[in-house]
Amino acid sequence: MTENLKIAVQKKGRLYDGSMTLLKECGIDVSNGNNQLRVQAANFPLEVFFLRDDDIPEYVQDAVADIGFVGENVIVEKNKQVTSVEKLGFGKCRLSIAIPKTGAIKTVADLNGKKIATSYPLALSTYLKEKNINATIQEISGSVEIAPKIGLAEAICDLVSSGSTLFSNELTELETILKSEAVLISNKNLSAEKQNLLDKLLFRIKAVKKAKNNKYVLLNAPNDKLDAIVKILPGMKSPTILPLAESGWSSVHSVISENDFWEVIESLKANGAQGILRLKRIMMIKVIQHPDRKDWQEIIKRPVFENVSLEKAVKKILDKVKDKGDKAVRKYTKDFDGVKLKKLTVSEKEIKGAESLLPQELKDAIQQAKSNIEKFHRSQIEEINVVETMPGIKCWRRSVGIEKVGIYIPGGSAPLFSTVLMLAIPAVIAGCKKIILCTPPSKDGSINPAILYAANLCGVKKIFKAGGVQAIAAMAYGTESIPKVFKIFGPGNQYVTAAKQLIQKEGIAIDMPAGPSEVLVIADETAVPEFVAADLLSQAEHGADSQVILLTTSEVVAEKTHMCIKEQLNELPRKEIAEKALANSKIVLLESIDEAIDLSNLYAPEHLILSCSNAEELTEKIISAGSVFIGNYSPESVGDYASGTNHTLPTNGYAAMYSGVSVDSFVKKITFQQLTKEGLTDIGNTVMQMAESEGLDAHKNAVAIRLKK
Ligand code: PRT
Ligand code: ZN
Repeated sequence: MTENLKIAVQKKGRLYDGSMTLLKECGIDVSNGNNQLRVQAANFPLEVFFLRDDDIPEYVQDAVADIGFVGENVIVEKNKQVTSVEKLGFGKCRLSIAIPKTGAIKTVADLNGKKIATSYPLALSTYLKEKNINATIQEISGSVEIAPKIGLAEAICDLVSSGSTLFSNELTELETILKSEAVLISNKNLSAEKQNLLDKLLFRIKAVKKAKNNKYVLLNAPNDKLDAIVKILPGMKSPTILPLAESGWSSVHSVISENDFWEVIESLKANGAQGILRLKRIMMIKVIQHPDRKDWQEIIKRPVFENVSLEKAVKKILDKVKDKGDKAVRKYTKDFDGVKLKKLTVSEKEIKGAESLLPQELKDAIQQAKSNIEKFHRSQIEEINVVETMPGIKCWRRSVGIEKVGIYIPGGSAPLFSTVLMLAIPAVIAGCKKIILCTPPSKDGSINPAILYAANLCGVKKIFKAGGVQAIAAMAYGTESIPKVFKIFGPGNQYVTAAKQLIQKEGIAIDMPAGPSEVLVIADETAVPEFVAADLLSQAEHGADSQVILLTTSEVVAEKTHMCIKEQLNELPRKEIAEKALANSKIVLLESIDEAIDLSNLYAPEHLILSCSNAEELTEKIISAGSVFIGNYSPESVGDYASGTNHTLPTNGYAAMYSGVSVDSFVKKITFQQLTKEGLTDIGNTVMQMAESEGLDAHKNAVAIRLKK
């Protein structure tokens, strides 16, 4: 069992919201709806203790809590043995000495011999000692600011943030003795395991902080002042400069830290910059800045899907179809697809009719895609190569199409007729004798005409109206109308995937383990953000569980891509799906393209896009990926549909050990050998030696008996 990291945060008060928001921004869910004093985080081994802020340093010192969020002012005042790990950027205030606006005290030296009211006696006495001032400290626990009015003290020492409390009490700040913000503190003797958890949390906190501090800046500049303006913009390696329609002007895009921005704005204006826009970065995608290699495992994690409960339901359907055949398929089609079918088989007439239902443009497109896919897959046919390993010993290998294969094409939100091409074409080229196709009918009992057209074009004539688990079951076991096959191909939802996994245990082959679709883009500063955004969205629209990842060395590309995503997203009909997918997705800033390649190889993406100046050279370094798209003009969509490569690719990290679908997936490779008598004589001794040593005398004899003749 993993240990929990225990964190103390303020129960209620000024630091509560900031603390909870920070945890949330770090992706840690802590719901404290019932005002509980101890809450377990849902998705991080973290237990949250809600305490009075004054008590937090002591709890952490005594290891009741391992870490805490607390104001620096409290740490100083309580003087406990804890480590300050990281400033958190909220709860900012200062501890100041304040005096009545009108009165005898004008300078710090005037405090000699006076009485100062405070709830921070330790911090104040330390300060007074340092300054050699002899004043009396009057400790009070609240409403310090009224002390001068009621004659309790001549000055106060209290926390100030906006200053309005002082103002309304006719007080004014004389001296700041301490600046404070919320910090992360930790116990001094954390176990290695807890230290490790703290490092993970800290990694997230730093990423959140950095992302907040950066601002996206747009400005217009006259071309003759560009050099000067670009020099002024701090922090960024290279601002992006785009020409404007108005001649002589350019637009400059840059990302700079908030603090820097305010310092340079004046000199930018002085140099002729106009229309300066400072945009807040609202992040839709998680941005991870320069992660440590040891944190990469966390980055490459795919969302995990629970399918234990699913398996039982799926198994039931499989068994019913195995038992009852067509009757069960019809029943489930009625239940799940909402249509009562007389016949499961698609008729000749329906197939022919599909052609007239499609616009000519679409038919032309399908034909061109088919032609390219065919060309590329034909090149995968291996010639028979007879090898003479020794004189008189010939060996060769021949690919033979798997006799019976089944193709599953899902219905649902998108009719994937492109998948028909991607599976039927290699099956035909491989020489599979029987190719059947199952796809769910719509409510009126029809099949999408594009699916029928594509199947017919490829030469697939046996098409059945069956979807989901019942279709997989029918192809695995055979029914009265649907023949049993040896291998099943095709994508599907979690139920279809679970069904394929279960029938695999019964000796039916499947194409590959399937998971949600993914793309990873590696981009340097030469990448075009509009293109990158479009590629990421083209993946995101596949499904809410899709994953998209951008690895880049350029902060500008990261920022602008993010902006373009927001713009382009609004135009998409599948916006909601894409938005959900983006929530699982990441932009990662890295030091070098080599580092990006290493991370990509570790992730093993289904699709990899290289938007880098030396993209072609980089391909040498790719070890794990399903399909690679090189340069700014090779979008993934082209490979999805029409360039020629197959779009059925390994997901979920399987690209580390699996290939995508190809003609190879539809064949078995049979080896042959033929020896002459001389060949056998030459190798005989070797075989007999080995057989005897393994104690397999009959093996030895099969050679010996021939050599005696
Ligand atoms: O101890 P407990 O949890 O019960 O509450 P608390 O009253 O000690 O804490 P709380 O919630 O007031 O403050 C918690 C922490 O917030 C402090 O320890 C600081 O680190 C931080 N913080 C930041 C502040 C302020 N800003 C602040 N302005 N804490 C208190 N104030 C008070 C100040 O004491 C004064 O009364 O706000 C008033 C002044 O505010 P302005 O904006 O008018 O200047
Ligand atoms: Zn796609």
